[in-house]
Amino acid sequence: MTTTETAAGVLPEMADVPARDLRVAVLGVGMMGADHVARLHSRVSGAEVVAVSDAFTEKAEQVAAEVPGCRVIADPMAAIADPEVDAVVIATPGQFHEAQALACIERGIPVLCEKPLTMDADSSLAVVRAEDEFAARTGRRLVQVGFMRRFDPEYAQLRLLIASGDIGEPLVVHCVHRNAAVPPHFTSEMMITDSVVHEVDVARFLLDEEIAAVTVLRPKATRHAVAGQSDPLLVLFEMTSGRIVDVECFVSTGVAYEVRTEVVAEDGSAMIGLDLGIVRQGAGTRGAIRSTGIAPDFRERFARAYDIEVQRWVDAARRGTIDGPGAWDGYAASAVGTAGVEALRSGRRTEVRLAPR
Ligand code: ISE
Repeated sequence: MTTTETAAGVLPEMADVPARDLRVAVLGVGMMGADHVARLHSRVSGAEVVAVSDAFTEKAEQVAAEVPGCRVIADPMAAIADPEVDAVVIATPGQFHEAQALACIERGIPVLCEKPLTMDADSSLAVVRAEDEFAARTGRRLVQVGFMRRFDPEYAQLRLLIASGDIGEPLVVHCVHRNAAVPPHFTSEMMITDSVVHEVDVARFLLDEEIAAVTVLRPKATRHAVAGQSDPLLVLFEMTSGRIVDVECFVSTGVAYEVRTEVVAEDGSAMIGLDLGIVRQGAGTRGAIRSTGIAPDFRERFARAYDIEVQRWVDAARRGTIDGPGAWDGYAASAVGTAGVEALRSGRRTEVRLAPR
């Protein structure tokens, strides 16, 4: 059997890629879903959006009207079951992800599921196990989780730099995650499950190991915080090797979208997210400083990452599989999120409980 090496690992070669485009249904056409519809329609090759589904019919109709041949299918489960749908993007609210992802696995079609994979660790594990069972029968993975930062050229470069050994052994990672503003229903718990979750994936992606424990500190809150919520938060991840990752999550800065990551290693450091390219410090190196603008929100900051993510998912889905962070990555993030919410409530260091892989 021939194989192909991709970001999802070494995959068995699939049946020939069909000549026609991948027919995609997008479930949920709020901010992220509508963005994916536009991307699939106009920036990604090899795919067409054939159906959209949303609890708000008017919104679905409005989005479908922009894409020739796109149908509105009111029931998302009917969209997944539709014989003219080859693959699914899930961008519905998180509480619907579990049933929708399981239905895609049941039908054997690839799915790109926006984070969170599901609402808690146990339900994410159920998705992992269902997909494992499918993969054992077919050799194919189906569930990709929308951790788009892995496709951002700067994060990819930082990971390669760490792997090259040029800056030596990583010891500490500093993450800054700032949003200009969030809606009034956005709680401190959501800061963990919706915002810090990206740093969970970044820590696992850059350091190639799991998170063992989480501690959450509540500094003095900004006067712009959503009423009654702690904002900013400081979150500490203890990695299994003993490395530490700290995250400053601040979602009401009133400024712009600022996401920065600095890896401090034994023989130097490297930082991304300043809109300057990679800035390195170490014996004999100095980052060059150029000044540019800061993106107002994540759709702009990570536009290129989303484009690469979706193009690679489409290319893999046409071969019946995925190419990116999988169900296990979604499960690990849910398990850290569950521990993080517990740490936020208790004020205590909380261990992450991961099932055997
Ligand atoms: C949002 O859902 C995202 O995924 C963004 O990347 C993050 O910065 C924001 O805080 C979340 O609400």
